Amino acid sequence: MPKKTKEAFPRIKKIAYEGPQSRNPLAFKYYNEDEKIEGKTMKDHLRFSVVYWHTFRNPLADPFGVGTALRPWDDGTDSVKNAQNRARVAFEFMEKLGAPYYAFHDRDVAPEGSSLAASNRSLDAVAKVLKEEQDRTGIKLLWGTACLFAHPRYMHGAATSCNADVFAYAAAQVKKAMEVTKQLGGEGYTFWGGREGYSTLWNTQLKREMDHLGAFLHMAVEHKKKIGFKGQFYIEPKPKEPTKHQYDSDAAACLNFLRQYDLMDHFKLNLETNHATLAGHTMQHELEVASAAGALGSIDANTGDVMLGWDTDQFPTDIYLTTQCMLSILNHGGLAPGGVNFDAKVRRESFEPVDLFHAHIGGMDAFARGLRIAAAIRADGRLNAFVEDRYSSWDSGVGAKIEAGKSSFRDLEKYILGKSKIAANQSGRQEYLENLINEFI
Ligand code: XLS
Ligand code: NI
Ligand code: NI
Repeated sequence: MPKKTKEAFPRIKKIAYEGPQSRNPLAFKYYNEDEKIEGKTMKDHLRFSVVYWHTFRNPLADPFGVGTALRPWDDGTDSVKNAQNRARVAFEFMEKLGAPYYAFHDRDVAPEGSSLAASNRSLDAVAKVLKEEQDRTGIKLLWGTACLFAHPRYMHGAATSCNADVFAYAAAQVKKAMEVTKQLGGEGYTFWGGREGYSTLWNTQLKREMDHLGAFLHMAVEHKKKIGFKGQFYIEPKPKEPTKHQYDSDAAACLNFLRQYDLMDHFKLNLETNHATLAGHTMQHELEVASAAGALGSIDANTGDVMLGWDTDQFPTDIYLTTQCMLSILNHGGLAPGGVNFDAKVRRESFEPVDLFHAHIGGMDAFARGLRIAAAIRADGRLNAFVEDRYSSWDSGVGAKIEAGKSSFRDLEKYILGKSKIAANQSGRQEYLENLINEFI
């Protein structure tokens, strides 16, 4: 196995926690991995994960210009050797950063060959290096996935392609990606729709495509059992881009799909912030919808730009956002075996290797702050007490009876007719609560 010849980030030492007073840009101000919050270390709460595709494969091109990224360790070829060297660089980066997890698509880590068999061989060759580096560093695979959208064969989708051979190819590719994920001890496997959707309904049999997606996921469940893979399956909602409409458009649509195709027991959701906003929702909304269904699995932590209508995949820096995320996550009881996966890329203008550190340090600190603030809000108790009190009419009397399923329209008519006036409403106190949250930010 070729060894990495020299350090890729020679001037960067292991990123340390220096506290909020530090002015060192290459230090954590809030993320102190061993510090305990609500009885658990920050590391175990946040389960940070670096994404291979953006951090190590994104050349930072846009529709108007070529890539700008300087990646001196990369020889610019599509060789397996280059891919293996890049894998070692990725682990040097993650080790210096102190991220406990990473995530990848099959085609990010290893080049696509001229046939499926050749692609599988190159994946195996790079997976060997990944395994070695995992063992060397203790860094683990949060989830694996297959790229079913970049190659031209997937132009009409993968599991929802009009071309049955493409469905078969995608199945074979996912089979291999799941097996490699299992070999690497992956804690999960994600299905993001890629091109599972349509660009126009004039050429689309919508029901047939959705039935095919259901069948595809059932085959994945079956194969998971067959190989004894114990990781969590995730579906990642996204409403559009690259297609005009993606079938997994938001948390509610995914849950509906999973219920319709009898897959609820096998999947949780991997929610991405920028996908939530593209769907016209907040991330908090998506987290609460998934949590209510017992299906909150993991998050792709990024953010969009309020002025732009596409998936800009920026690193999260907004403390309100991370506070909302961490409050929902703590209330849910945590993310494990999921994590906070930085599906985010540096801007095209941030082309130097050190920018990868700034970006991740910023995202980790933003989430660490969100965690600290959310825990403080929970410890203070006023927010929760207010909300509990707001619903107190359901804790006894008529409310408790309705919740217990012991009421009917007839009973409720009798109850209301027997009252001279109904209980008065109370203020929702939105502004008071917004001020309360600001006390902690
Ligand atoms: C794209 C998705 C993708 C998934 C993994 O928008 O976020 O990166 O997370 O396939
Ligand atoms: Ni994502
Ligand atoms: Ni995205």
